Order: sequence, then structure tokens, then C-alpha cells
Amino acid sequence: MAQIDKTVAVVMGSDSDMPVMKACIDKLKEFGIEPVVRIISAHRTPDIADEFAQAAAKNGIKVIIAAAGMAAHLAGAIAARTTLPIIGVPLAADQSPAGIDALLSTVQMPPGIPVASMAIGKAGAINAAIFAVQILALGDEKLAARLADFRKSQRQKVIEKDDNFANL
Ligand code: RP5
Repeated sequence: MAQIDKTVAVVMGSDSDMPVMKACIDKLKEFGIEPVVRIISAHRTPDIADEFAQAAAKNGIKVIIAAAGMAAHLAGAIAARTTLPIIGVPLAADQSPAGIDALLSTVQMPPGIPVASMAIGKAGAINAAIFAVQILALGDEKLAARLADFRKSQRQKVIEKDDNFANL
């Protein structure tokens, strides 16, 4: 039986973040990674965020993707409790000024505790998955080959669209 790869965790502040973060989970699955998915809030369940971050490495997790909206402290709070690489995804919550609040909360980490912040919303969610794959691919030839294939197919899709335009 193929071993399930549980080396990436996708953590989000609320179930209301799932419609956007599904794109991240789906992209990881395309690369054969079945992420650990958790809803943990830096503000509503700070004790669980702490416990999760401190146990992550010994639970076999290598990269953590943390997504939140509004005062998005989840990625930073987790980064404070582990030396694993943390990828932050700022989200535009309903009550939010288009996610700018979450972007600044995620990206403006003090020197010494970095978070690799992606773009706001779905683009960031997808790039978080690809960035996690890029990190893991450094030590995994199969994943590196899948990344190379992904780049080729992305390139091919643009060329096909260009050809379709040329034939209009
Ligand atoms: C953040 O507050 C969550 O990540 C979410 O984006 C936002 C709103 O949360 P809900 O009120 O929808 O649970 O912590």
C-alpha cells in the first residue's frame, strides 16, 4: 500500500476559511501530499495553537501552512513555537478591508521569527501548496520530478491559449 505523505499541515483560523483553503489542499493532493488539516485559532484557541506548534516536528510535519483573516496572527504564533518553516496565507474575511489587514498581520514579522507570506486569498493558497512542495522537493527526487512536470504543463497551457488567440 502506498504510504500517505503527512509531512505538510494546513492550519486555518476558522471553518469560514475553508472555501479558499480548499485550493491549497487540492494542489497539495495533486502532488501526492495528503495534508494534516486543522482549524486552530491564534485568538480563540491559543492553547491548542501552542500545543500543535510545539508537537508538529515530532509528529513528522516538515512544513506548516497557516491561513487566517483579519488580525491574522496564526502563522506568526505558530512560528514563535517551532523552527519548522511556516508559510502564511492572508485571507480576506467578510468583515475585512480586502485582506490587507491579514496581509500586514502575516507578513510583518519581527526579525528572528520569519513567516513566508504568500499573496492574499486563492492565489496565495495555491502558491502556499507549491512552495511547500518546493521545500520538500529539495530532499525528494520524485517530488522534484513532479514539480518539473507541473512547470512544463503550466507552460504548455499558456502556449495553447496563445495559439487559440492567434487563430481568432
Ligand atoms: C480569523 O477571523 C479567521 O481566520 C477568519 O478568516 C476570520 C473570521 O472568522 P469567523 O468569524 O468566520 O470564524 O480568525
